[in-house]
Amino acid sequence: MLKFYYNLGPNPTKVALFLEESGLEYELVPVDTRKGEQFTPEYLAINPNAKAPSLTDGDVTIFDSNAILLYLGEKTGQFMPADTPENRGQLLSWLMFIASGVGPYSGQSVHFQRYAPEKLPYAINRYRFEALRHYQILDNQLAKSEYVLGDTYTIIDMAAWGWARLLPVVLDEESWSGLPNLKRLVDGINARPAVAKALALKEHYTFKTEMDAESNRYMFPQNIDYKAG
Ligand SMILES: N[C@@H](CCC(=O)N[C@@H](CS)C(=O)NCC(=O)O)C(=O)O
Repeated sequence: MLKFYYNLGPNPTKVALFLEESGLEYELVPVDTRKGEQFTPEYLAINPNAKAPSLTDGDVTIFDSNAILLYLGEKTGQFMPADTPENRGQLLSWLMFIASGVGPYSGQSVHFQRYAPEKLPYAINRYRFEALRHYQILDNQLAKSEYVLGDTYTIIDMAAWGWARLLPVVLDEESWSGLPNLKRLVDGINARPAVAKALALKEHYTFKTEMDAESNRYMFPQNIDYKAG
């Protein structure tokens, strides 16, 4: 049985979407990162990066949301483009683009606007700009076809959805007006029954929500000896 190690962040949520879309059976294992559960030796053996999500499939361990999407896509053959070298090149290009650009820039945009102990205009401007630039590239691609890789709903759309659905948090609600094609994709995916099931994971376990000293210590250890100003 698959074991899905998750929290309620955008990266686990895109994996939850695949699991619900595919109908695979899986066991849920919450990883409460604000309580430091990502640092147990057992969890680090699965995910040396100490983040969620991770997946185990028997003896196979996979960490990083986009790697998990690719693993599950290849394992099941679902939500993958037809298997040709051209399609695989495109699949990997967009998956890497999301993994190395959309995700990190979006995450840092949220971090510097919401969690950084100092409000640094340069950092906020840099990450908002780069996040928006990446969303515009997705939007341009989606002007050409219904989904990122053409007419077929694939793991790339799920990967993009994981962060793009949070655009109002990463940037602001108004930013949707310049991204009509991405908005169409997100609205279309949001309407799928699997999304309601993926988002219902929040009913399964009550994660710690307070950003108290313990949460800060586990999530932002770089601040332990750091004094703003
Ligand atoms: N590249 C990783 C990033 C994982 C990641 O940052 N996960 C967040 C949730 S979206 C997390 O576990 N945060 C807790 C922490 O940073 O301590 C992936 O795509 O899986």
